Amino acid sequence: MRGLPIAADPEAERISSHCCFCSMQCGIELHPASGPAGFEIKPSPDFPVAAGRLCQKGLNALGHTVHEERLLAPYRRSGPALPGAPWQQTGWEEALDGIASSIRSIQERYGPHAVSLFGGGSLTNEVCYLLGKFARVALRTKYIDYNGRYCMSSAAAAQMRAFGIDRGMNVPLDDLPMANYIILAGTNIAECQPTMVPYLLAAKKRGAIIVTIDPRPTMTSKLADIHVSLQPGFDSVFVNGLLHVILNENLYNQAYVDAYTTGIEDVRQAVRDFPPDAVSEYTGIPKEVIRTIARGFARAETGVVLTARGIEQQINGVEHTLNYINLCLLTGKMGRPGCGFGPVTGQANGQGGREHGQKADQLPGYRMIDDPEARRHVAAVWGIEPEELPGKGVSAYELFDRIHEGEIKAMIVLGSNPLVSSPNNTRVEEALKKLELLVVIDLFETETAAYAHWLLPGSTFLEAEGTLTNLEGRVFHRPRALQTPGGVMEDYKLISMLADRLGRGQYFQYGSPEAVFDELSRATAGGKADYSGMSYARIKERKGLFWPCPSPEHPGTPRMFENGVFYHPDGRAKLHGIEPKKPAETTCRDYPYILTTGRLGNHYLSGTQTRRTAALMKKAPVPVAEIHPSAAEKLLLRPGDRLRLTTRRGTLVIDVKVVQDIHPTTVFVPFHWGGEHSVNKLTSDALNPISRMPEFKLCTVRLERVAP
Ligand SMILES: Nc1nc2c(c(=O)[nH]1)N[C@H]1C(S)=C(S)[C@@H](COP(=O)(O)OP(=O)(O)OC[C@H]3O[C@@H](n4cnc5c(=O)[nH]c(N)nc54)[C@H](O)[C@@H]3O)O[C@H]1N2
Ligand SMILES: Nc1nc2c(c(=O)[nH]1)N[C@H]1C(S)=C(S)[C@@H](COP(=O)(O)OP(=O)(O)OC[C@H]3O[C@@H](n4cnc5c(=O)[nH]c(N)nc54)[C@H](O)[C@@H]3O)O[C@H]1N2
Ligand code: SF4
Ligand SMILES: [Mo]
Repeated sequence: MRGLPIAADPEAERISSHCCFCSMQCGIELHPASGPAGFEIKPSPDFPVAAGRLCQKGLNALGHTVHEERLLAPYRRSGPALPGAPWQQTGWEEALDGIASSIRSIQERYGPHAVSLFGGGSLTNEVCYLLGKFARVALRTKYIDYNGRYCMSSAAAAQMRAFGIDRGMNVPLDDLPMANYIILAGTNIAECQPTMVPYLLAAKKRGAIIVTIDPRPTMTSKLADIHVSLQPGFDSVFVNGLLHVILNENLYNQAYVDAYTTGIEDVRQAVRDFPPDAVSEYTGIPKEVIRTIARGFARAETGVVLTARGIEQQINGVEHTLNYINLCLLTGKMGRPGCGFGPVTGQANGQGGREHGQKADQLPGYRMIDDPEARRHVAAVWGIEPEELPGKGVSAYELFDRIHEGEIKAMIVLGSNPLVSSPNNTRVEEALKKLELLVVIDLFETETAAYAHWLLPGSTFLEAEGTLTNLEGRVFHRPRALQTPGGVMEDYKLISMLADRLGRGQYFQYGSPEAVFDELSRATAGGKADYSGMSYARIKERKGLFWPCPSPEHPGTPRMFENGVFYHPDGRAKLHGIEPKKPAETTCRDYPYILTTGRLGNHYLSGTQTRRTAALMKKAPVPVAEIHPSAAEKLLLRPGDRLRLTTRRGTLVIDVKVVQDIHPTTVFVPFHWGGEHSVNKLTSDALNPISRMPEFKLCTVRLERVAP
């Protein structure tokens, strides 16, 4: 970036903000410093969630913000839109007019739904809300979805089915130290939400038992008393074993189940054939371990189950999540201090991102777009007729199917790098090439942007004010810390100006993000994610408010279901009997191993930001595959060898390391790289039938040694 960043308010005594990366959203402060960034980041002592703590990503978050490759002006291409093709810098007027005229021309020829929008979960609530409104009101397209579909959609669907509402974690983090038994399934908190670890340690200090369930040893499993090494895809089998013990030995909380739930007979039926011996046979987990965990969790006075993408990113991810919810409901660990279920949100605003209408089937406030009452309410707030609102579109990955089918001709991407982060991404690349118009609004020329016709500069977390909703459902305010550099404008302004060029400016008259929030809170009134009792003033004063918060007097809802009332029409939570199903691919002679993918502590998602941060790149410059010693032995692997991984979709050659205690069938590869290092060339694009979330966590793979 040319020139040092400038404080938004040069008079301010303190410059506060929040980290841009994970859902913990730790508070930061910028302090003047020598060096190219002009500032350094220190942890803020004020934000209650992780006061005084930051992980290495947070400490280095200025690295990309001031990077020399930051986009500072709009760019266009007149020739082919392919990697390496030249860009011409333009002004905003030319860019906005040019994009609007292409959109109009495409819609005149093919209809409104030929234009699509791909959003993201790292954006503020205000920008997420505006993207949903922009799609429906300015573009009038049904085709909007976002990267959260790759992220928490299975957990969201499961919570809606079980509780009738999806508020991320049902318990505030402050409850964790009160839990006597903590089960962590498919969640690598120590690397993915590192500042949450002290909450777990506080529980441990009080004597809590911690169980981790993961196919590989992780930084998180180091905290565990019991680590269950499970082959990917087997969570529902394993949990059925736990539920079998709990029901058979009468360890369930009958009073709670009778008063507050329905469906116990379905669970009894489903677990009938899963006694510990059988489960042990299917999974290799000793039956004593199954009994110990089942009894331990059921008998504990308090307990929490936390889950994440490990169990969700599967075609059976909704079922896996429902089964872990069963565990909490059957044992009555819900709605009390130190009790509850929590699917751990991932992105900065992964929670808020899925509440305000970026999802193909939703309107703000977690309202469903095919619900006539929801359409009436939101249309009234927006000042349009309900009939003008388009219907339900398709999920993120299916947008690329529609491009292949010729129905979608244009895409606007803001806040995602889907060419790196989508499954089977060679197919995504082919889709991008077919677009007549691709507009990318980002901080950098991403792998996705390499195929764009227009590239517009976005604002960073430090340059844009707004609210975000953390993993606990706590809505907090992030002030604007720095002025936008060069020709950059805040994302919310850019969206409003483009709406204006499309002739819909009257619906996008906002003087500030606060004005957007005020409309958002009205739009959510009466919806499931009700923010209507919130205002910037209240949120700032309280350092965050938990939704639901339906009136200005309402204190917010840190702990859900305290009154035993759930959000189904009968007020009860629903237990679900889960009959475990096979994943999309099972091992065979040609593909004898299972590839699972995920994260490293040093990198973030598609790597756009962290691969441009020298301090983080030093620690993890390239992806490395993790394999079990028995696999290394079979391959006759020698020091210095690399590994060729081949799936039904592609091949990848990368470095390899042997890891004791990873499940013998399993190979792990992180996904933070693009191009020749992209593991998503290999991953399966099978989708969960309910949530439409891809099966990133397992496909079958062949391994071969590559000599140096
Ligand atoms: N450092 C860092 N932190 C991040 C992110 C990042 O990119 N980097 N991303 C953020 C985002 S958006 C998200 S969604 C979260 C994700 O946070 P997590 O879901 O915790 O991260 P993952 O590494 O994707 O997966 C978690 C674990 O699931 C395990 N797993 C794989 N298959 C299975 C299975 O079948 N069963 C079980 N029980 N476990 C399985 C993997 O081995 C892995 O250790 O992290 C957030 N925080
Ligand atoms: N194999 C495999 N693939 C996965 C996963 C996995 O576990 N395995 N996990 C999936 C999950 S959980 C997720 S969440 C996705 C995420 O994957 P992506 O959606 O690709 O996530 P990011 O890399 O965060 O992309 C965000 C982009 O927006 C830009 N950006 C950031 N902040 C702003 C802003 O304020 N304004 C603008 N205009 N741009 C901004 C960044 O520079 C970056 O290019 O990946 C998914 N892909
Ligand atoms: S824990 Fe998450 S929010 Fe906190 S500093 Fe690290 S990446 Fe940022
Ligand atoms: Mo995510």
